Amino acid sequence: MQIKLNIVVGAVAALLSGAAMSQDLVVKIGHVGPTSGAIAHLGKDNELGARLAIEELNAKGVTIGGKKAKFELLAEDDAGDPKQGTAAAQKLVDSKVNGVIGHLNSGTSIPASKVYSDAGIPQISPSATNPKFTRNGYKTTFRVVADDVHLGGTLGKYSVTTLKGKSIAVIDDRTAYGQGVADEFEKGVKAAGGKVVGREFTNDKATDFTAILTSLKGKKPDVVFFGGMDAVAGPMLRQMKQLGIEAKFMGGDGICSGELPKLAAGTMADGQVVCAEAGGVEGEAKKSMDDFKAKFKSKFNVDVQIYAPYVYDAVNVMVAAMVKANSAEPAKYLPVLAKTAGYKGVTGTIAFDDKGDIKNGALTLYTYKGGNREQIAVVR
Ligand code: ABU
Repeated sequence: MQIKLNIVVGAVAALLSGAAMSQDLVVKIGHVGPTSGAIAHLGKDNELGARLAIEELNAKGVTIGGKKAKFELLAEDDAGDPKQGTAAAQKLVDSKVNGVIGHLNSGTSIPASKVYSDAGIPQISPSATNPKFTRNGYKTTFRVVADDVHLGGTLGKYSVTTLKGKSIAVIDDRTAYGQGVADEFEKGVKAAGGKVVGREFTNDKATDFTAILTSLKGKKPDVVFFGGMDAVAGPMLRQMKQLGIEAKFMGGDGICSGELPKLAAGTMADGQVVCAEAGGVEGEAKKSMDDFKAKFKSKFNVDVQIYAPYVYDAVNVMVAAMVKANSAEPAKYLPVLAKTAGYKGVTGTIAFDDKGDIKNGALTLYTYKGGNREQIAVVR
């Protein structure tokens, strides 16, 4: 009799737990970045930032509108290619994601933003810095990093006032990011009273820069700025060394990775490279970032490249808006997301302005010594 009763009680408990499980709210978070191609190391860095956030949220247990949320990550590879970017965006829209973190590149994030806007799905880029990303009037578009006006302008001024550059050369990779940040750098140099002695361009798949570097060498630059990504900057630094160009080498966040010394095959002199991440923390707040980096390393056995902490914060900001709105439905939590203010993340305090840009975004200037990235300063 007792055994029968136990069986019945067990069956009822199992049924009840099954019923509770079926009431869980599945929340699909899309992530897009280039996990194949020359900057796959950066795309994978971003994706791991999203994975870490999602795993922690599921482990912690989050309730949205009275239901236990089960977060699922739908990760897509756009290879850093604008066409693949819009195809990945459409795939996520068709999968009925609740929100998207990405893309990594400005050249993919900008066209994809229309796809998400048309579908009413919030998108937060952790790394696209071209100002145009948030200038199309889409209510669904956000970013958690400073833009290239801030980034390029600050680096341009720094090249003249701090590095004391007298003849400055500029190269870009003709992408939305590379050309845009180089243009802003050039404006910053000129505004600080500096002289740009040459401007050349390449592309984001190039490996041989002999012709443009030889042309610039004749102009005797003491600073070379490159608008583009680390996968191109590394070989460019190697070839500068081969050609005997001893100039300082500057770039934006796209070159400012942990991987750059390897990509340059040990040809970077200590202090030769100055670059900037489009965010940053200092003082008390730096501990959260340092703790995040240690946790990331211990979990995945790789160091953060650049943007993983920004992806992590972007996922958490999106989920915080869902919790506050009591809904993961895009139309319901989007207005709450737009009003995000004072969110304390590992990358600092996040608040969005009326365009979806981060308010009071910081920059962190870095150099490299002994093959390691070293912080110079955080500037606003
Ligand atoms: N911000 C640098 C890399 C990503 C991009 O804007 O294309």
